Amino acid sequence: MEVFGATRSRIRRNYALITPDTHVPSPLLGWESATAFFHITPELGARFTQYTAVLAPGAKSAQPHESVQRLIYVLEGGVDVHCSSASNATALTSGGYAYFPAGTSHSISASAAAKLIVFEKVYRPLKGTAAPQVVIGHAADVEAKAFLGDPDARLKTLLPIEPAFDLAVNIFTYQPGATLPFVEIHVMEHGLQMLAGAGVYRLGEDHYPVTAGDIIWMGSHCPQWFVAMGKQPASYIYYKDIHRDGL
Ligand code: UGY
Ligand code: MN
Repeated sequence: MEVFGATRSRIRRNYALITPDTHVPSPLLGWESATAFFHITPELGARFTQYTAVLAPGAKSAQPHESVQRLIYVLEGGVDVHCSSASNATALTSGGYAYFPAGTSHSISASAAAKLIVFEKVYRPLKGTAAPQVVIGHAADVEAKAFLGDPDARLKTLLPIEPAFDLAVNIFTYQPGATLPFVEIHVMEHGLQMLAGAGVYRLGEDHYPVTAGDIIWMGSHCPQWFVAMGKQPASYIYYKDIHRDGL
């Protein structure tokens, strides 16, 4: 328990660490029986939005603007996903995810309480490349590949890494003591949520202890590094913009 008036959260020009003690709910416009915790938004300097959607029994989603693509990842409980390209609903449990390309008619409903991580971003079409398709899956079914040859740092890519997609959403799992192999500096930005375990995240010139539930925004060119610590593997899900240049 933190002493009053203190928090581990930090908001900096090019990164943010947002810990659960500072989360504040907002209405989720158009949704029924749902509340949002907007963590990362353009107001912070990001080019995407990351929020937690807390669904009460009977909740139903609203669609984002037709220019906006959406990926949901089920953190707790389960939801039914309905989408215009399929006649049947798909039931997603914890670890399940669904990606809806911009302009895809869809809805998400919950008959019991559920919690989702949601990433949304305006889609940037690529001339000569067809728009991406709906993707529905479960993290447990995605292969965890050794990252740059390290079997103790494994990466799952939830979406195809193809030029049609201008975003990636991945899950990184590190054994205790495993690290990102070097301090990364890159133009792509990240929105991240710690799913399990703990470690130390380097953000810019600073190092922060982080644990499950913590959220991090890393802006373009933010120096970043991670080491997993403790007795259990650490894992995080993260967003990344890819395949489009800034000019
Ligand atoms: O995909 C990435 O850039 C990843 N290696 N970054 C990170 O985990 N902070
Ligand atoms: Mn990175």
